[in-house]
Amino acid sequence: MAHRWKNDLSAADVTPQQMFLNRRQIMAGALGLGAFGAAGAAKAQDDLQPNTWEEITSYNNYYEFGTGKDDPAKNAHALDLTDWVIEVDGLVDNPGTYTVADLTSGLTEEERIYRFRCVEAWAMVIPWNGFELADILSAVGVQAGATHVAFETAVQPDNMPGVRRGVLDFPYREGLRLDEAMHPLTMMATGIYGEPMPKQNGAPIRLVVPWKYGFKSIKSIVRITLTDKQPYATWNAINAREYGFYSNVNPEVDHPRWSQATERLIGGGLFAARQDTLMFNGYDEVASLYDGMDLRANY
Ligand SMILES: Nc1nc2c(c(=O)[nH]1)N[C@H]1C(S)=C(S)[C@@H](COP(=O)(O)O)O[C@H]1N2
Ligand SMILES: [Mo]
Repeated sequence: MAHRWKNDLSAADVTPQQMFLNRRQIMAGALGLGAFGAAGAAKAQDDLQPNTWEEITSYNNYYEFGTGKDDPAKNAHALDLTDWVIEVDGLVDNPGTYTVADLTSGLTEEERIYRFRCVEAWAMVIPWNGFELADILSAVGVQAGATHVAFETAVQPDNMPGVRRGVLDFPYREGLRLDEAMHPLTMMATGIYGEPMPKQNGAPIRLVVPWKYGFKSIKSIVRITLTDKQPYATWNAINAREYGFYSNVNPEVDHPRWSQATERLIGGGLFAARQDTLMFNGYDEVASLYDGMDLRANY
């Protein structure tokens, strides 16, 4: 059974990689995930190896930098990270403009989490580091009326060829229901392999929602809004038939143009075996969020 993350990292997990990861980071990660074990979310995983740094940073989707999988690696160097701030607004007690350091200043090292995930049909196993979205939502104080969280990516036309060409209705936007946002698996990632987040992967900070399709995991976030409405979500707005608001991985619901019953692991080579796609990408612990919902209608 291919679960996508593990809670017992060891040096053996990272030695095949070009990137050096020191013992302390591994230990910090193991501690963070220990807390997940207590919450009942720990999974054993025997066979999946993390993808290499090269794979993770050379095959990306980031339409602000072009629509090709290799465009982000070519173009994202132009992303300007200077004085990066995140505006937090809407139904919060402490709205304001925060740096990433402001948002994380209250977290202990143990609260920084470290895990593997894989993304949609081109599955990658990526050792993200970051923290729980719930930690910063709690810090800014979510008000009682809030039901959803909306996110926006930076728009830097001078630096983003895809924005200049208008390939999407920018800013790129995404949203989660509040209970999805508060789930401990939902993370704000600030790095990979213990290194700062590469620009093509969404520097300096991006969402990672491991049981949903990749496009929910919005990159280079500049705004987080607590709202009482289902937020605008870029792919859902452009093509609701193909991209539902929820976008939970559901092997039983085919994409209008292809089956989602199996997926191919990136890095496995051209003839790599496909593996069965698992409901919620194998993260059974989120199933209760959708109790009573028709997951065919709410795709
Ligand atoms: N701002 C922004 N975020 C984005 C995208 C994008 O085009 N723009 N693409 C999404 C899609 S479709 C995927 S599959 C993931 C890819 O993340 P990765 O390149 O780190 O694997 O980013 C998501 N976040
Ligand atoms: Mo995607």
